[in-house]
Amino acid sequence: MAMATFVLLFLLLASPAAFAKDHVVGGDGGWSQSGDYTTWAGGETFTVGDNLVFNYGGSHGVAEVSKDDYDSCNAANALQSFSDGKTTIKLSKAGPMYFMCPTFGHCQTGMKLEINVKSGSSSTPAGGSPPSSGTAPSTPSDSDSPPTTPAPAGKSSPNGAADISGGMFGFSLALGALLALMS
Ligand SMILES: [Cu+2]
Repeated sequence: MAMATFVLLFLLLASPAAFAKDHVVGGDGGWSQSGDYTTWAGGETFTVGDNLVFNYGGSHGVAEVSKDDYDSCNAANALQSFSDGKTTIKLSKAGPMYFMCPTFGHCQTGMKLEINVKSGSSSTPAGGSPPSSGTAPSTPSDSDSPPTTPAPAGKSSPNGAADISGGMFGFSLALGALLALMS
């Protein structure tokens, strides 16, 4: 029973990584000249770790390009390009990504895709954690104070002896003065 609970807890804790999603570009319509990829991308949430899946026919391809080349439909400087009909691209970092079909004329008719990849949901709470970690240094300072407490105890006895002898000296002075006044 305890083992089953442990396994269940482990699965719950591990599950965020298991949520990596495959985004099939264009849905059932795939990657073609009839798709509206601006609208499609607007309905998706892309997160680091997800996959982008392009399904397309032999007359098409996939090229990842810069924003400038995306805007001008230029595939000549493609960062990476594919033409195997089924291309899976892992979204490995946050930020915008730009894709287009390198076949002449296809990008101009709308066969292009811009997405914005968001960092994992786990990293958002992590951004709020630095304030709590700032309180951690105060704990070591608490452990510094106990050693100082025994130290005065060891030094107090010599000081106490000096105080007593000083007191005796003062007392004898006062007694001498009193005796002098009486005589
Ligand atoms: Cu095409």
